[in-house]
Amino acid sequence: MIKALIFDLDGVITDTAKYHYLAWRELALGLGFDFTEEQNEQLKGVSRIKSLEILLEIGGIIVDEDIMEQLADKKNTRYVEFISKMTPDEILPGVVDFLKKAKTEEYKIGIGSASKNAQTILNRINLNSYFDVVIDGTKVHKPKPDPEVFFKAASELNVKPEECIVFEDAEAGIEAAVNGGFHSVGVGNSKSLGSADYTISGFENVLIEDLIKLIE
Ligand code: B16
Ligand code: MG
Repeated sequence: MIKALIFDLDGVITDTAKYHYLAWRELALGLGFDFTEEQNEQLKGVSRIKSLEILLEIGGIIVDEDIMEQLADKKNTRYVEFISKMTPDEILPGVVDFLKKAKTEEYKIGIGSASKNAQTILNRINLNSYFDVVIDGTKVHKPKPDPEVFFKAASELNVKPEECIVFEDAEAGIEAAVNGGFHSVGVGNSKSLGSADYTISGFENVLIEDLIKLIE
């Protein structure tokens, strides 16, 4: 029986990938190479430092650990400038109605995000009140596809993995859900979400009861 819903943040609740992309591209250009939107797909759901490793590999650049940290900080400073201007208009279509219905039906609701900026984003888009628990990159040690972030969310919600549905837009996130024994719904059109139990293009016109029937 499904008792809880755990949502990834970036790409599921709101589209912050565009801001990650702008900040990573600025960093890349500063280092002397370009970085395309297509290449940015590889960074979705991936931790900040792993994203930097991928970016530097694309640019063919090798740096030591100190410089890695400085570059990650530089990108994050720029990213935070972008997200600090976010508004509730940037919540993806259908999300608020879906969350409202889930609350009315008394599902427990959590966030399971790799981002260390999740709380800033939730404050900016004014969605905090829907979530019983927020587990983000500041609270876990192992990045997705390790299921730690979802295990922690389930544990704080006092439910078992098989009683949860994880909503994810990234391959690493779906893998994390599958690895942890969670039900999973892929959100978006990416072909890489094939291992999810079910895929939706977004939350618009998606009824929670229909989804539960398909999953259970
Ligand atoms: P930050 P999610 C992930 O969030 C993003 O998809 C990914 O692109 C980003 O690198 C990661 O958070 C870390 O974000 O630099 O803000 O800590 O999709 O797991 O909600
Ligand atoms: Mg995501």
